[in-house]
Amino acid sequence: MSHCQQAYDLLAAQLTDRGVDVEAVKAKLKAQHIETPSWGYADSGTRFKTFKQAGAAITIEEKLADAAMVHKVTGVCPTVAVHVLWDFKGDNISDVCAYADSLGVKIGAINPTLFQEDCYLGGSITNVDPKVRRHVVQHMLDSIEIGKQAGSDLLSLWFADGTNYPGQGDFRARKHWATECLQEVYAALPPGMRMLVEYKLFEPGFYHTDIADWGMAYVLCQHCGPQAEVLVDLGHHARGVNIEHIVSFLLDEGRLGGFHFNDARYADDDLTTGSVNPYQVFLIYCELVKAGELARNVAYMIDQSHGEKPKLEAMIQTVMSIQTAYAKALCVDYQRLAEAQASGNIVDAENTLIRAFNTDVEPLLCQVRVEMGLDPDPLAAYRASGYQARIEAERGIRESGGGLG
Ligand code: AFD
Ligand code: MN
Ligand code: MN
Repeated sequence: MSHCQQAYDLLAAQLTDRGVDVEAVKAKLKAQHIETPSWGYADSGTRFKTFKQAGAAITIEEKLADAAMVHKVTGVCPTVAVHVLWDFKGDNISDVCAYADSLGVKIGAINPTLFQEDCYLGGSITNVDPKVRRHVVQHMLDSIEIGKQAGSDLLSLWFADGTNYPGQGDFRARKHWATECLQEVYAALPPGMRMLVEYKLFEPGFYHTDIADWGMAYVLCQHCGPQAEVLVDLGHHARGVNIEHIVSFLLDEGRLGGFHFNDARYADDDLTTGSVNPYQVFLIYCELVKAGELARNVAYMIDQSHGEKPKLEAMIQTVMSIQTAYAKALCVDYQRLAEAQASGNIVDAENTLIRAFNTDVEPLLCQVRVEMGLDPDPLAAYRASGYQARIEAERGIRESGGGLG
């Protein structure tokens, strides 16, 4: 019997003794769907320099091939978020979709590119010039059409709109312009497509950001309608903000559209998920597990474009970290938690969470992967595949073709 199997058998017995339905937990882990971002496979860097990695993807075909490789070794990443101006040049949509299908992946969220044209220096949906607002609305309408052709049901919007100096912009005028633009785009959504409005505390605007927090995103969604929901990017909050509370509040309101997973130490650092604060990711997943059906439409997407770690290894590491958080959250004794909360027993309530968080769920995840016909260690499987050496040889080091870098 393999070490993996022995460890799993022991853990399964322990979890069963704790009242955990191990088969149900494994089924949920097998059904997990984590979307990777096309831009996570391309070169990126800092505000000061884009660092080139040998083998980094440039074309959408290369990005899809890399994403398909991550899906091949993890089994839970069947869709790829795309950025319209970086990934679609003209009318290659059906070719891109056909190529994705041939690789066993599909196009996921459509991200219009709302911050990389000169005309956006003074903002996009909040620009004082109606011609710029017209231009950005048209780009979002065009992106909806791309989504329709790609079979995507998510339009994911992040605006870099903000100002750097007091007096530079009129907050309420900008709010009205933003609302009008989003309402026009919303009206063009086909049934079944959701518009996710992402917020961010600051950057590139340092004095104010027009959609700075979950509340502003929520209000803009309310002004649009039920197909508009909030996108929570873990790196987009002030340090110390209780993100799991925001998540549970939005879930309760039916307005949590999805996540951009990453980690951060200071700001929007786009570090690999769980590398700084794995307990936060676990606590977020506890709210999602407790919410049950309320969380049925949540889109779990990664948003990282790592400049130091090898691209695909960083993506696989993030996927495994998210799987671990979910597995641990599924091991919480929620009945005991509720009882402890009801009786005001803080220590017992906290300990139900700590006990699950301290559970080594690796044997459970290994067993899930084996039952899915996968190598129990996705990172080892990737390294043994020779894929990295192949793309480095084929692609070499190249000038990046546009992206976050
Ligand atoms: C940047 C932005 C935001 C957006 C992402 C992809 O901060 O998170 O979702 O780029 O466009 O990270
Ligand atoms: Mn994001
Ligand atoms: Mn970001």
